[in-house]
Amino acid sequence: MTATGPTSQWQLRAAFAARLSEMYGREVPAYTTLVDVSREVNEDVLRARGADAERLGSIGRVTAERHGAIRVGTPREMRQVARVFAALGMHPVGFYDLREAAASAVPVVSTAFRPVDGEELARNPFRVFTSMLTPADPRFFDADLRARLETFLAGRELFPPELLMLADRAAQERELPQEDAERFLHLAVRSFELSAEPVDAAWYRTLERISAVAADIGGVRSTHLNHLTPRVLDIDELYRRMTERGIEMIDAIQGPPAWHGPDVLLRQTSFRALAEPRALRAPDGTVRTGALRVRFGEVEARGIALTPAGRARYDELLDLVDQQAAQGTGEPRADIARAVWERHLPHSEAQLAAEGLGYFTYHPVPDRPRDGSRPPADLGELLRQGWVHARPVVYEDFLPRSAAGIFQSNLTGEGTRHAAHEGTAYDAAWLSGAIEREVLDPFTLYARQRDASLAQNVSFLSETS
Ligand code: OOG
Ligand code: NI
Repeated sequence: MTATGPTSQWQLRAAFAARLSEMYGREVPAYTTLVDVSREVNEDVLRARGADAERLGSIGRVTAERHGAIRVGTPREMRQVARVFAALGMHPVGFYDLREAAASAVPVVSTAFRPVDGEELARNPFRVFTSMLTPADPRFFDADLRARLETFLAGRELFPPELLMLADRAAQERELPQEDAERFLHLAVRSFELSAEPVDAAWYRTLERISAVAADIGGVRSTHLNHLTPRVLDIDELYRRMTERGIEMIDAIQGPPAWHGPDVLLRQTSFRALAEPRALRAPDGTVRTGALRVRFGEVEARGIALTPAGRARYDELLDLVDQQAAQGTGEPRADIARAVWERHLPHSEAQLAAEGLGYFTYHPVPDRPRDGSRPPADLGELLRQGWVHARPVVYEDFLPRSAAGIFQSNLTGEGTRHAAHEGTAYDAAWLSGAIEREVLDPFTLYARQRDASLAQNVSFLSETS
């Protein structure tokens, strides 16, 4: 880009992430603490482990890396959000149904908007976990409340038409002239700021009885960034340092336990939502300043993406840990989990690759001593004989059960549920239809990365040597 040249999609994405971060730091100062502590931990890990610390992403990528979370109310709003993210080269990946989580059901279904190809991820991996309220689910909303909710949501506008127009143009032309880029970024960031407009207190409380998340989405006339999450290279150390600073974290780190084997998938933790001053309007029209607990801080550590077989193993191990924890021996859950993992998962990356549980890309070893032998045709042998090395593919997505745990960071009560009976079936196909674009399957994307490396590097190696 020259000083006056157009701004490409990835530059828009990087600028958007940076400006959201600036905005969120202003609105939620504790977020800045989290970012500072993450940076300190990352610097320490880099010093201690050297190049090894960058196996799952360069320090440049990791330092800039964030995920955001937003929540919308209707398929129409979801469709508009999809247009805004398409402008930034971010596509819907994965379907998460948070209504099913046993102890922590939330009336939303979600997807994550993110870049999908390797080069784009390396440039800036910004992703946004995006949830949509499910008013048609009768377990949460009766017919009367559903009707009131849908009327309320139909009457609000989250994204100005000018923003959507610029977004469509950026998506189509894959760039924007600088002035338009500036306007687009301004309008996009503003759409996710916390609004100062007074909240109808009675309506908010009505929804809060169902779920604090329902109130946060459907109780106000705008949306806002719910949290913005930096990435850290040692989340156990981060948890300790935040606790030392007197910041109350949720009870546990969600996802895989700390153990001595390879880091896989995603580990996350958060601090509780803070009471923030908000203008509340009483039924008699008077406005006073009250407090709502909605927004919180979260941090994450990313590991290796698992194949369907690896993911099935992960889900089985979670169940096993649940069963053992339910026996009530008093042993801390984290210790139970660690023991289960040590027993049932390979202890090395090489073994994870050999058992087909993790995704890797494959690369020729440039300085392998020539001993006159020919490279074997079998990938396992190529690896064993040092012709090829495997580089882990980082997990770019989310985990439904962890997400349900993270949602709890701003839930105070249990909410209310009705007995289950037929409602709208929300699934990935339904969501694809609602947003008029395909919700992509994460496994397909990881497999594509692996297959591309095999086609490019490994078949080439066997053909020419
Ligand atoms: C989203 C919670 C899920 C994650 O990182 O798993 C999430 C929300 O609170 O809106 O962000
Ligand atoms: Ni999150």
